[in-house]
Amino acid sequence: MSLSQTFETVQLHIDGKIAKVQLNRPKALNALDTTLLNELLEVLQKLKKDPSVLIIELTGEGKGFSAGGDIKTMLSEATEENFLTIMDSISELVVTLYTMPKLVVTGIHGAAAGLGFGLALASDYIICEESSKLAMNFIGIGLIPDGGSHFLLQERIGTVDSKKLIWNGKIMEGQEALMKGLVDEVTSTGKLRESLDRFEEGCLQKPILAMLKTKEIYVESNKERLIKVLELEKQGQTLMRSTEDHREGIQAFIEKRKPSFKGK
Ligand code: COO
Repeated sequence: MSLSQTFETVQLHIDGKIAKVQLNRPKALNALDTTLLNELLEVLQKLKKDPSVLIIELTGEGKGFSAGGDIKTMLSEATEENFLTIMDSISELVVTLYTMPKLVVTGIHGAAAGLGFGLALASDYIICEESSKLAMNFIGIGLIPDGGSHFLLQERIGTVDSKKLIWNGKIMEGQEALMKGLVDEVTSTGKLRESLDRFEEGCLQKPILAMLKTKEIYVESNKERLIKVLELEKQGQTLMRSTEDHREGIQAFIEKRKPSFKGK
């Protein structure tokens, strides 16, 4: 069975047991505004209930996977009133993705930054092109990671290396991310489609129900810790978004200059 559905900012194509979900705000480097967050959640909730789908693939249309939260609209969109609602939507999206009873593979080309990188970390397997730009760089605009990234990074690389990565906020290419254990496979630039197809076909030739049962055991033993971290991030981000450093980080990004942080 094949089905295609286009929303405003997400494209869905189901072909047999594989559902391909594509972030589709290419003009904004697939930056995650509230429309994209809500449409992605709607698509994932629909797929969660579809027994015919066993694999979900997440990719980005255009130049890159996702530049993370939309910095240019962040101050205007995330007002006092709706900031907590946005954080709750992000939490619901990440929990839905992390606990999805399907095998989730993310394909990254170009940028995967901030919450964009965080969404990838919530999947089971990440393939990125060698020239990708991966960055857990919330610190660049005076924020802490959200979307459960403190938990998701700790799962992959441990607390000490997660703290260093978060505090550093550097942009990494594929090989460095692979060496750090942040992604699972690196492919040549332009070969992402081929690598995703090879991985997905390989999974369908294995006892995928056993693979999904293993995922379920890890999810059931870990999800309470993810939920706790999401709550702590919501409380922490509420404080960070009212700092002068956050406003300076956004302003400097928009003006394309180095920020001058004051520690307040
Ligand atoms: C980015 C990157 C690492 C991508 O680097 P590139 O060198 O590939 O692309 P550019 O930095 O040149 O950006 C291209 C384009 O996209 C540019 O706009 P123009 O100058 O008008 O062409 C950027 O301003 C724009 N862009 C890039 N990222 C964003 C964006 N617009 C809006 N929002 C975002 N995020 O260099 C980079 O590091 N981007 C910032 C990553 C980031 O800090 N993300 C947000 C963290 S906070 C969060 O995710 C959630 C909070 C709730 C991606």
